[in-house]
Amino acid sequence: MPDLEQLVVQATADFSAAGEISRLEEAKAAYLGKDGSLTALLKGLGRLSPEERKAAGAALNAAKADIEAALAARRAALRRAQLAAQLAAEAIDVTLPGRGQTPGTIHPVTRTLERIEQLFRSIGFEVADGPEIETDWHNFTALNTPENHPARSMHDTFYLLDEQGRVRADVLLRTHTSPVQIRSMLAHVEKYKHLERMPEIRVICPGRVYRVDSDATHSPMFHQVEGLWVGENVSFADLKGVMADFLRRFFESDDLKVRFRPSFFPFTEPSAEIDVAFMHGPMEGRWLEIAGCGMVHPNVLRAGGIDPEKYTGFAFGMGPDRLTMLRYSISDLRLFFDGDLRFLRQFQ
Ligand code: 2U9
Repeated sequence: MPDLEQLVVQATADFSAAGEISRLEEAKAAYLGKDGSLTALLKGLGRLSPEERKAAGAALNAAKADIEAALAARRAALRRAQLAAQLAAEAIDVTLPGRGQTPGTIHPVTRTLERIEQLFRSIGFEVADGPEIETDWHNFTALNTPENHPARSMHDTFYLLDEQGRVRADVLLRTHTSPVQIRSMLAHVEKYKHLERMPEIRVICPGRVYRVDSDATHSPMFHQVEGLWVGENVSFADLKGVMADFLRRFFESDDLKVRFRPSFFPFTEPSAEIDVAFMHGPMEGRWLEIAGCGMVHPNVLRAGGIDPEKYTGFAFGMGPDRLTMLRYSISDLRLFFDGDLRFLRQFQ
């Protein structure tokens, strides 16, 4: 019987010398494999007498257990080293600055809309919206616009098609946000019909509107903000005060000049255009048309379910696209709708 202690020492040394798992498996085979030295010794047990076999068998099994323990320990050590090396190679430096994401920006027209909403909310107006696909009753008829009015023509308004592809005369893309005010009046009247005295209506309606028109200063889709104040004894003087105050706050200019010039709209009577003149800057002293307004026509109040003998109201309409062009000196309306980031990034 060879020196088993020496065999275990040698096996342990061979295992330690194996620098990677595959080498370790080769070293293992030299002892425990089919032709391994310990295997050969175990096979030889059969040739011994029963007494000798018992003692030799115990010694061989003890040696085998020692070798297997050495093998397992070395295997675990190699796996740990391999994992440590992999972790070191794949290490991430969490202190490096991130690649980052550029946040989007608010569209300049949206900024204007938010500003207008905030200013009107501060004097007790609500903000309402409604459908962009409207009936011709809400868009035209209720707004006192006669059957033969040019605004109703296919030349000026987008109509929708029926299932057979024929133009429908009764459904269209709204040409102004006025139908939202009609809907607001009807809903308000319904909500307060149990009261003898209806609370005032104060509402603005911002949103997209559509007209058959396209050049540097007209887009087939553009924005409007219209407003409505209906109550007992609401007068043209109230209209002038609200609009002059709004425009001075919007343009941050206390000395802004505001004038009301007679005009005509089917839905208001009397009607006026509102012009402003800046006292500073490149536009100094030039009158600019900025909005339209007037006292709500009795027929329009009636369409909204309101008695024109009891209540009066004023209304106004303005174009936030144009207001934005003025505020930021933008010359081409189409820049708003091209989605060109070189343009949009200027409004961070
Ligand atoms: C109701 C009653 C009356 C809204 C009004 C204007 C005058 C007006 C234009 C300005 C430039 C549209 O954006 S623009 O192209 N608007 O001049 N709008 S009065 O009158 C209403 C609205 C709703 C129920």
